[in-house]
Amino acid sequence: MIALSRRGFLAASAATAASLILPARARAQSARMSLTATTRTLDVRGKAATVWGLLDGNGRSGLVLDPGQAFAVDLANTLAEATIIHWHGQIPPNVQDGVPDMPMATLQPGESRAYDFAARPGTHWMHAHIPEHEMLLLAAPLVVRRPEDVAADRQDVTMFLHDFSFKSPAEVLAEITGGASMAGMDHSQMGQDGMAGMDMGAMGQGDMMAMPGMDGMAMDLNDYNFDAYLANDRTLDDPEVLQVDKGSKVLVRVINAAAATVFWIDTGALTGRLVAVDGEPVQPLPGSRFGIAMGQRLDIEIDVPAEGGAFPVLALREGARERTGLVLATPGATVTKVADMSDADHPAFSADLTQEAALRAFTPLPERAASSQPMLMLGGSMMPYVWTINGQTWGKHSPVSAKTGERVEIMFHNMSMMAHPMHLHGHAFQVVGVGQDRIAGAVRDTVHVPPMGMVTVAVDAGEVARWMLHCHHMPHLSTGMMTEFAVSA
Ligand SMILES: [Cu+2]
Repeated sequence: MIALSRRGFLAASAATAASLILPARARAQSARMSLTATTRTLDVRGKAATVWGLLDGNGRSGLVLDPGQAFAVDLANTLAEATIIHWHGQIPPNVQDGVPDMPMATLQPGESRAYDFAARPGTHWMHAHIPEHEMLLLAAPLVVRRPEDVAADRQDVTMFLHDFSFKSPAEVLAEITGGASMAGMDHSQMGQDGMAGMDMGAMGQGDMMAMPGMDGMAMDLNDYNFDAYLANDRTLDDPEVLQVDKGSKVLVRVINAAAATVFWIDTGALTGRLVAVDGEPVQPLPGSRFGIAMGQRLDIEIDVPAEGGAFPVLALREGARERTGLVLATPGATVTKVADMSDADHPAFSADLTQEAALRAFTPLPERAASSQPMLMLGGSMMPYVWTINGQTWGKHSPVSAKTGERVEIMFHNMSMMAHPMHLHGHAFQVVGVGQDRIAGAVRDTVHVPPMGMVTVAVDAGEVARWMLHCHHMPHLSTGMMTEFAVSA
């Protein structure tokens, strides 16, 4: 974390210098912010849906912080249930990390809690660390701007993706897991009905060897068909249209908050540049299609042509035809409707590590020898629907241990037929190995490990504490696909 801390320090210094010449109104932004966990109503294809959400003091979803601004937030729970919010991508003191009873108890209905820590710049998000609550959209963007973002002549756009069902999360989990979910235990009477939602549930490992493996035919891509796929809470029936200037530059901050959906971000006619992943800059990677797994973020820079026009930025559900998205439009441009289905299934992003292997950190971790190189075997199956780390589920897990300050290289070895987006709390790690290849890959906090794939990440152990390390596929997490990174003194 040395490089990150130094960068954070430099950013803070620049902001402090800037604050000396800012008007009082701007300086007042360092005041505490309020955030409320509450219910809200969405219109999903003409049907009202009551979901949960995290609203700021002005009723907007999520938070945007200025450079150097502290994460000084008062979180109020106005829901009828106890919950707790995790600041995904932030590196707060462990006590503020937001995992139930790890170490803080959930917030009871009506309870408020104060948070205060140095914010880590970049595109991040926040969500309940209870799968059923996350699936109810108790999640929102958390964008911390860098001094460069403020200086850049560039418009900031956020694209927050989610998958949505009119059914309750408990019902959805019960259908997916056949009752194996800890949350779905009370709904185990769903039994075999749960199999209806599975696309290719019963395929075994033998099929993998017989298939080409690139089109997701051997692996299990989507184990549930949601009712809608949302970008900024909307479908393509009525997408968000953002006005942009002709010839301008736009930064699209994509956040995949979906419970169980991997997307391709398609910039259509325009070529984009991937400039950051999980809030950390990478060497710019040009392209018009970038994959994003659950929990991950992509910052994509797009040049709007001088002649203007309307430019959809779409999120394509992998291995299926559904899509969602938003539209960038210059003044006066005609915005035509985009169908919410493509003509054919989108390919699998989860099939391989092509994109991950192409990413290079803008600021790599310093070269160091690792004190230990633990391997984590990712396993599990559709029948029964249980997903494991080293054959174990949460509560029966063996922690990954390190001393604070030590460099550890964790190798994720996926021996299952589904991909797993693996997220570590309280740290940013660097991808240093894909398959057998050593790379100076992206610095990030969530890495997608394809079926039968291997990814190695390097991390410098941070605060002495128990930090969660888990799969960000909510149904997988709900069956216990979590362990801990136990950092000792
Ligand atoms: Cu998983």
